[in-house]
Amino acid sequence: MHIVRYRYQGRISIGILEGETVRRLPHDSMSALLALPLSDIRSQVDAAPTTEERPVHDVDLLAPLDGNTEVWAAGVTYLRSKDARVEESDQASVYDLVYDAERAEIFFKSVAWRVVTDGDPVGIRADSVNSVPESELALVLNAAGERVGYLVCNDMSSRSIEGENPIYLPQAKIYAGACALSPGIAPAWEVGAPEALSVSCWVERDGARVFFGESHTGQIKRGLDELTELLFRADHFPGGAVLSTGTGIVPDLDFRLRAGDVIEIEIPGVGRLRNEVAVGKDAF
Ligand code: DO4
Ligand code: MG
Repeated sequence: MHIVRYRYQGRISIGILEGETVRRLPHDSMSALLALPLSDIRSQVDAAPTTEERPVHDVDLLAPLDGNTEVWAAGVTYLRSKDARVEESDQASVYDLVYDAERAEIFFKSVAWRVVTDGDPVGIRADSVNSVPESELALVLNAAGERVGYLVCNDMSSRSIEGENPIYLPQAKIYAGACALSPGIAPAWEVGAPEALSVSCWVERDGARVFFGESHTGQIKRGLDELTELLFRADHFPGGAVLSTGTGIVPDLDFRLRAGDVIEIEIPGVGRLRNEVAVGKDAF
């Protein structure tokens, strides 16, 4: 079961996708749902009425966020990510230090309206010479910081821009088509152990697989509650927040995404993303 945003006959609604059927919830926005306490969200989701039921192929599934729900991301939470940053940067110590520091790296990633989803293009900047997908488990948090569920996130990134200087991180991470989230939120109470999920990512080019990588959420250096506590420590999120937990899959430095590449990311039990790469802001 997934909590989804969808369009049916021009109207955007929130609903429950179960099997081939979407049932409408009594909310017009995900941010309104995420403003509620977890116990209320869970009882509304579990008791979703069957009065407005549609076959999933009659609706358009949309990116899962709207309104004032923000996307944030943690970085350098896996050894593979730390090693990859050290390789791409002249400022290796920045990454060595943050991997072991008490304070994790957390950065702003996207406002809701910029998020793309399964089937949409994802972007690489026209001025980036080395861009890669970052396959991540993302936490969906309500206004109180309670974990409502999980999404698959592709934290598209420019390695060349961040590698030039870590202070360029916002330019490497925030641009048109840089944040993809899977369309359905897997409810936390249905995903048994979030620290025991496999993550895989592959890239196809001209019909051939040119990259494959795997990781496991058990390899994350930080606790998921630790990352959540840090995000909520100094700010309010009235429409909830999505917190992506970092990547454990980084291609070798000689791999570079190109226009037309197709990226797939899968976290069994959570969701899947398939997106074609487009270059430059005019594609969005
Ligand atoms: O410091 C750069 C961010 C790294 C990141 O996004 C990740 O590890 O997933
Ligand atoms: Mg990342």
